[in-house]
Amino acid sequence: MQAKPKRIQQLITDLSAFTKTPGNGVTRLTYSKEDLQARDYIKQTMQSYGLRVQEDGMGNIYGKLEGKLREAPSVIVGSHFDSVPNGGAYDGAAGVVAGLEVAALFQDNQLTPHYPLEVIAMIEEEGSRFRGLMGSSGITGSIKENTFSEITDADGISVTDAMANAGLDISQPIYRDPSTMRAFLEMHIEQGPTLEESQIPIGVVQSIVGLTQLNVTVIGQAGHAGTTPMDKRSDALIAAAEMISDLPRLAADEGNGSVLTVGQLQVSPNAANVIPDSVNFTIDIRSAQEEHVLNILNQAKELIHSYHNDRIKTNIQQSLYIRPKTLNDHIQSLLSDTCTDLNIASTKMNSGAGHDAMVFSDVTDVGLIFVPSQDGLSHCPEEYTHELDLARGVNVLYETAKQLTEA
Ligand code: HGY
Ligand code: MN
Ligand code: MN
Ligand code: MN
Repeated sequence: MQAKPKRIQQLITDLSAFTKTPGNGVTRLTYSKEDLQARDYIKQTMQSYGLRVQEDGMGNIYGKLEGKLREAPSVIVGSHFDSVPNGGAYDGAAGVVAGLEVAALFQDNQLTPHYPLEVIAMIEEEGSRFRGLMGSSGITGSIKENTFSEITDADGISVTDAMANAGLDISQPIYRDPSTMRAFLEMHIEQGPTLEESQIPIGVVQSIVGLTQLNVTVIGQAGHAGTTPMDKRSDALIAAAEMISDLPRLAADEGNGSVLTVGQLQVSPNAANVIPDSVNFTIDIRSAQEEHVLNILNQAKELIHSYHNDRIKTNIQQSLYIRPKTLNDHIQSLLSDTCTDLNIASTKMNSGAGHDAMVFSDVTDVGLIFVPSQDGLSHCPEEYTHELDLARGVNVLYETAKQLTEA
């Protein structure tokens, strides 16, 4: 039996209802009320699919289908279930649902794998609340539990406190020894136009860009908008605005597909009649080669510090740095061959988006496939992927997982 489009779509629709912004996309931040609702739903679904449910110490959810080989390394299939603010119903969720549907197909076909199969739903891939790729980084050890008290959200709440508030059992282990993993497989929406434009239903990802994210603080002096002469001002927002308008040029000049984005901006005290005394903004830099990421990063730091003077102070914190990744040839070939066997056209692709797969690629074999995004849209309420495209991707994952869980 093959993947069931309606069963898949139902899960997508149900999950998308757990949002803080109904009618305006999916907003499901880590450890929020919406996270807890989605968490319960995912765990219930895993149980209904005959999986043994376990939640790790930071809230990553596992559903395990035991293999004939007890305590053998697992093939893990899944993605993240957090979202960007006002995001779409498919980013991350499609990969979690794909993992669930793969498990359902093992059940439908009464197939007991030799090696265990684990479905995973991870937290905080987007970094919309704390830090990008945080769930998978906890599992692989590239982020340590003793840093959780230092990582805080925009309201100053730490990961530690947020986990406690969410009622998580933080005594559960988080880190997984690589010997417990045979492979990690992820299906993700492409979030770009390539597959739709080329009319090819499956992308087999061969590499993922390197990326770094910075938090920049610009400090000036608050003052009265009406009584402070223009030549006596230390206006943090004007200084930040000049920096921000100058930054994109660095990526354009670097070329090679490099990109730079300023996505977040907070102004303090954010009042119409007060000269801003501080501004925080983020910088997201990406490129397929690490040298370009580093070039842009260094030039951005120089540019920002060039505004540092007796009136304006600047501070830069690096919140994320991950090197470009080339994914495992063996699994890429397996995925491409499976597409051929299923008579599905596929194409090799590079990813401009970061994914949990890039974190797992440090510790185990990894496969990542893309399915088409309508109009190439993502990170917005309009994000959409047709259920038949999702089902096709699941069939590829299922056949590949079958091979990887065989003796
Ligand atoms: O930012 C990204 O590339 C991903 O959507 N987290
Ligand atoms: Mn994603
Ligand atoms: Mn995303
Ligand atoms: Mn006043």
